[in-house]
Amino acid sequence: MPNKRLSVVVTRRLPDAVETRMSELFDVTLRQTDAPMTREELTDAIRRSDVLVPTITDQIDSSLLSQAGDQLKLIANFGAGVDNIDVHTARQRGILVSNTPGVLTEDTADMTLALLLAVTRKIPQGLAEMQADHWRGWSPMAHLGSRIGGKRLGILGMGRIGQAVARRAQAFGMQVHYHNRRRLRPEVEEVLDATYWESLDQMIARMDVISVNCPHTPSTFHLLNARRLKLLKPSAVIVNTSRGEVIDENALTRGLRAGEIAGAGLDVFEHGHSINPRLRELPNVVLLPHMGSATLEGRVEMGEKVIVNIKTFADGHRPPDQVIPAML
Ligand code: 8YV
Repeated sequence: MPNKRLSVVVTRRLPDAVETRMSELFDVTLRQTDAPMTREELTDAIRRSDVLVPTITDQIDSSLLSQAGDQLKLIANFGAGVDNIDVHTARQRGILVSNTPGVLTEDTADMTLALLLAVTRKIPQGLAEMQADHWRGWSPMAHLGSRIGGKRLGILGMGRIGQAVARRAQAFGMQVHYHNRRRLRPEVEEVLDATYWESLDQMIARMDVISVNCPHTPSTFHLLNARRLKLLKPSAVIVNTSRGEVIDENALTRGLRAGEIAGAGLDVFEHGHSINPRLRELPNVVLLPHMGSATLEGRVEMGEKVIVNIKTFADGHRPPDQVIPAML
């Protein structure tokens, strides 16, 4: 469709630079408020747009897709994870799906280490003490955390982000272990000095820290279920910057409360922003509002990727970041 400007609907506010560029290139409808679209607004959007740009806060499921207009040909997700989109149904309806991989890798890996240090070095407790003006001076036994250097880190999901976590963990002196659907090539394993575990159960039982870095798919849902969480050493810490659905959140909460798991750093939750309230009460848990990739640079680069995907499609080619259902 070279001569017609594509009609693009963006479901959330994006950085100015991204919105401006989109307005120059496309017949774009931008979001005026920083709130997710209602179901009605989303339905209206997919009925009238050629391209939809959703985010994780939009559920693009089969019932919504069944209402798409014939002109909807591309869902250019603003995000790397596509578990908010029914990619199989989209494909059956001839709608392509693209995402934004790569540009949020380093930021998310940074946040993984930040959460790990926050939990193990009790940073929130220190901050709370300072803010409450409760600090009465240094004491040799105050705020003792545990060292991450020398500890065993088990990375669950060794894709781009998992490997970026491994590089950082190496720099902190941790021993890197991983479980993945596929073993890495020997030369990559060697650079990361990473030990592969075919058995997730065996890896879990031996780690000091588990970092969840795999996507949420039907096969990773509750990968860390109640049975597996019981395998953890009581001194172990879990960090999750991927998707909450990979962990059984209630079982994790029970384990933390019972002292069977030493701590957790969680940026994502099983049910979006409705969090098990007991998690909030636990001193050994650091909670963040899904901000792993939240840097201005990252958001702009995500927007640029979305634009390249739409433009390439408009020029009659496959978007470079097309998501193929078989990849999931
Ligand atoms: C994004 C993410 O901020 O890209 C992802 O998969 O989890 C986040 O870091 C969010 O998904 C944007 O839609």
